[in-house]
Amino acid sequence: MAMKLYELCGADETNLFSPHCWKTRLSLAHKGLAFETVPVPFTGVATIEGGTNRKVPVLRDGDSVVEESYAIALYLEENYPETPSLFRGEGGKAMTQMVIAWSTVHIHPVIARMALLDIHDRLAPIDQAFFRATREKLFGMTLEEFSQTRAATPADLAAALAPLENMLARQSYIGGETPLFADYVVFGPLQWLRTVQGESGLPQDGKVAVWFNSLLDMYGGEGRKGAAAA
Ligand SMILES: N[C@@H](CCC(=O)N[C@@H](CS)C(=O)NCC(=O)O)C(=O)O
Repeated sequence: MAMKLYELCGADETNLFSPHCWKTRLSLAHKGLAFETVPVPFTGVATIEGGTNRKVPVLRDGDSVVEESYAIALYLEENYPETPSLFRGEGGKAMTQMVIAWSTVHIHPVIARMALLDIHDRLAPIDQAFFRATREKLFGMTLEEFSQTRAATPADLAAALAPLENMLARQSYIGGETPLFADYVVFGPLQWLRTVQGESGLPQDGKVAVWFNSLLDMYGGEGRKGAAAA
């Protein structure tokens, strides 16, 4: 039986925009593992697979249910050892933690500041109400106030991505000649922006854009599936 990947969707079920789900999508594609997508709106996430407080991605594989993009990558690495590695060993796993931390601290917040209202606008009315209530509590201000006072620009994004731009002068991927999970960790938030705004926000003459476009095209164009954003 094919694995099931529970992924966040907008009002349009084909608009899959969660950065963390994209990390898992590309992890499965990297390993050549077949899966079927189960699109879930914000208000359905907590109770996926009988849960009470879940977040996506959630993967169902036979009798196993695994949640959280890094935990899923480790699960796939352990359970499908004959497929291409996502880490290339213990050192790769350890260094991935640095990439996750960098992406969480420097990239995710900039994209949230660029696209908060666009994310809201992509949701069905009941999910918009949920998104507004949870995010306004978190930020201590309305979505509109947040977007006005904390607005970020493509220049802010380019500044956050400067270490990657710099590194790509020496090698094609974070993983070296071919990508690893660490590449998908950074791909995820950029895909988040692309799938809610319709464009990547990256300077097209930059090395990050070349890297990002090559990941979009990889694995039969997996990155271009389920991401229609007009
Ligand atoms: N560290 C987790 C983060 C998961 C996460 O934050 N998922 C978000 C969607 S991008 C979610 O499920 N949000 C549900 C909510 O906010 O209620 C991972 O990498 O999987």
